[in-house]
Amino acid sequence: MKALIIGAAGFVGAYLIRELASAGWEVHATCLPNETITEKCGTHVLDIMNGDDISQIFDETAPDVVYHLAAQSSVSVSWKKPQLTAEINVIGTINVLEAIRAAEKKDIRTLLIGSGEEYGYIRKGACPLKESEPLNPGNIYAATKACQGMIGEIYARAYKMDIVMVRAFNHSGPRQSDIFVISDFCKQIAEIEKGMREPVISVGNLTAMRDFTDVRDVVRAYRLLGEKGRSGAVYNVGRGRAVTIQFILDTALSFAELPIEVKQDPSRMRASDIPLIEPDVSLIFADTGWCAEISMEQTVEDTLNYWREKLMAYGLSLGT
Ligand code: A2R
Repeated sequence: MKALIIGAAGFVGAYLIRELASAGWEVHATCLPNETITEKCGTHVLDIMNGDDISQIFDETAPDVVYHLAAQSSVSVSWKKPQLTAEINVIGTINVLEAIRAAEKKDIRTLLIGSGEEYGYIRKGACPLKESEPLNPGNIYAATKACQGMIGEIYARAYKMDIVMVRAFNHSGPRQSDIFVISDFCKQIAEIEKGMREPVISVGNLTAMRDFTDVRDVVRAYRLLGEKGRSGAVYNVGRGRAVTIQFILDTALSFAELPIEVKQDPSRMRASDIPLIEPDVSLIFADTGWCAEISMEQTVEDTLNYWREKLMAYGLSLGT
């Protein structure tokens, strides 16, 4: 099998390259001109706002499966830059789909990676969320991802293209940006252990329940959907078992090398926090046999160790 991963320099991309390559796939991957791809694969520079460049790469690489990861993926940036977010996530996706439609190779499967955020303000009692649950996005990022999925369904139906839509719930692991909760807690703990800050961890709402999956499980789901997913279908990708943010915090603190005080920071509390978000993941299990295997504890421990090593390397580079 031959894959082309579009937008591979981000958090998920490196893991997906490794997952596919270790399963024996030939992997090609794209990044923006200012980015680099560290994993071994065929690399190509691509901005998805340029449709001609996408077509050229498709014809050069002739992939069996295209993974479309390229996105403006931050909710907070989406509030500040709504036009840019819509351009990349909606127009960019149309550019990708148009290039696939025009490609010389006709049997290309495309995975469009969307988000659990698309469900948004969910009905009371709607969890676990089935893929058939109505979408009610609560932010610009989520709306653009819902739009991406709708456009994918239209292309699949109208042009009989082989497109699989994914709604990925919270995923985490080493190397994730510290704007996400697991990475944030682990970075703070690593900084405290290194004496870079007081032994006080700053937290937001600890009662919200969210569904977390290790990024290494998530990319395995993407591989299996590339191999076995049903054309035209939408799949939730998640653990299917939400936990409180308190549980994440307690797990992270259980690995800390010293006692740490917990302090609630009002600026980290979101007024509109939805109490519980949890997907139903029976569809992906039925079609591919996939379910999450890596424990939350493992994800948290590995992420904490990542930050410890990163700060150690940073300290060494400063000579501290
Ligand atoms: O925004 P940057 O500079 O971090 O670059 C991102 C890149 N990207 C683009 N690639 C090609 N053409 C563009 N016009 C363009 N704009 C942005 O896509 C970044 O390197 C990559 C997306 O990676 P992350 O933001 O790290 O997302 P992650 O966590 O890897 O998630 C993969 C997918 C995304 O579609 C998410 O929205 C979804 O999974 O949950």
